Amino acid sequence: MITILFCLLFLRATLAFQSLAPSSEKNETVSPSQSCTCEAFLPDTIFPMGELELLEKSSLQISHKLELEISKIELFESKLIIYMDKIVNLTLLIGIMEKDPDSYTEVQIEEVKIQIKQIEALIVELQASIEISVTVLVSIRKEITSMIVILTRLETTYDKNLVLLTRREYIKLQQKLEECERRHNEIFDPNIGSCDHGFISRLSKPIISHLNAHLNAGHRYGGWGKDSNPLHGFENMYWYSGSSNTLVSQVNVYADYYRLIMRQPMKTHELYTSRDWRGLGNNYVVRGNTVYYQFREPFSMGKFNMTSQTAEYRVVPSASNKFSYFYSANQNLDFAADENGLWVTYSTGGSKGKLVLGKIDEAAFALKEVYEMNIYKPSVGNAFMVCGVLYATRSVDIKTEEIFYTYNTHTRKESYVSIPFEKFQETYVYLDYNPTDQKLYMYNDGYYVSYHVWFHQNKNKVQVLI
Ligand SMILES: *[C@@H]1O[C@H](CO)[C@@H](O)[C@H](O)[C@H]1NC(C)=O
Ligand SMILES: *[C@@H]1O[C@H](CO)[C@@H](O)[C@H](O)[C@H]1NC(C)=O
Ligand SMILES: CC(=O)N[C@H]1CO[C@H](CO)[C@@H](O)[C@@H]1O
Repeated sequence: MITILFCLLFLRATLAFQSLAPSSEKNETVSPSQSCTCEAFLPDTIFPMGELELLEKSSLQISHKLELEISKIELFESKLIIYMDKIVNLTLLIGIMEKDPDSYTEVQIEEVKIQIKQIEALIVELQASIEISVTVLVSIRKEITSMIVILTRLETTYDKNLVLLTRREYIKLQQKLEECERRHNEIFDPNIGSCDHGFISRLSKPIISHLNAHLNAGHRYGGWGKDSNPLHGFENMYWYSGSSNTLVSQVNVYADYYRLIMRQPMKTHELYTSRDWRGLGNNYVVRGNTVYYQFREPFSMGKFNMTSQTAEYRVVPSASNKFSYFYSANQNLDFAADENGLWVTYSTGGSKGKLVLGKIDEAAFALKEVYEMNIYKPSVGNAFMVCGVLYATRSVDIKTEEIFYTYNTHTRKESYVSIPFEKFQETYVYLDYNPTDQKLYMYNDGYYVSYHVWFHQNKNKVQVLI
């Protein structure tokens, strides 16, 4: 039975290849007699069309739900504007009344009290509907994620082209959801790029975008994300690098999210041609169209400028290549970019494996400040920076990871915290924050995963709804 199935799949793959590129593919392994046997067992339902139809149907349902949410958000926005206006007027009026309370009648004061009650009622109502809205968005996200997992399975098991149309629908849905969440978040925190907030308070559920561009379960090492300081005209660019080992040999860049999902790079940068600029350890970031990564030979911090197509490296004084992160070997220099610039975390022999953080002077490509932490690097899953604060993660169980440690470079204070978040697969080799969209990007056993980040609100900020 297994032989037959394999044979069917092989035949199918061969047919697919032939229809794509009739002259170029191998034909030596399928003899005419084998093809015949295969065809005899070929049932009509070999491709699960039913499953695909179901996906299409739920795509439509999700799309309707999202439209409903977007119209609700629009309603919130318009109500908010009116009520902000009312609050301002009322505050002014109360100020005037307080200065001269005697010249107002009972009736006028009662009138103001009623208006205050009305505003209170509206706040309660808005709060309730926003909570419902958040729940709905979370459940939509869950639905889309599980659909994408099914799609990816279909795509890797069967003919990719049959799945393509449905995948396009899901890309559209994801974009719609992003839009919906962005507008939702704008009501609370319109300040992307600002650090006028507290530490991270929680992370969203994992958002699964994709399986690695190589469509190969062996490509468990890699990373993906966006440029943290994009050049003008490249704001929508995404990048991906992946491999079946910790060696970093190429970086793909995509014009936008759609091209990323469709696996259509606008360029593949090869780090190994006549010269050897390869890296190790998948802890790179892209910033100013430049990849910052752990240079392999010599062991140093490397920088590959995708604009000029040239690389440079700098040896980090006393950095050790003996202490990697928990999930993978060779993760000795971990680059991070946040609102404050470029950072690298590593470890030294002198620190006995404890985490060390360096601030990089980008113009000089050299460390300008170093901070020493009290956590042992090999016990850390990964680390990232937000607004000058280092966050370190560790494993809780196969489905759960937690941010367990923070180090604030402004105060040089560390603290132990517990911010659990869900993993999609057990191990991951890449986790980094991007200040342009306040999201975390993770490469989770081949899957492209991201998380929205929520922050504690700054006490000084006016909070309309709470
Ligand atoms: C607030 O006051 C301004 C000026 O007095 C007025 O034009 C406006 O209609 C008032 N807004 C509300 C919502 O009462
Ligand atoms: C990359 O190279 C371009 C062209 O030479 C240069 O203008 C740019 O400053 C370089 N970027 C970085 C980050 O070094
Ligand atoms: C790759 C390969 O083996 N191609 C062969 C396919 O079959 C034709 C015709 O029998 C040969 O000419 C090709 O060399």
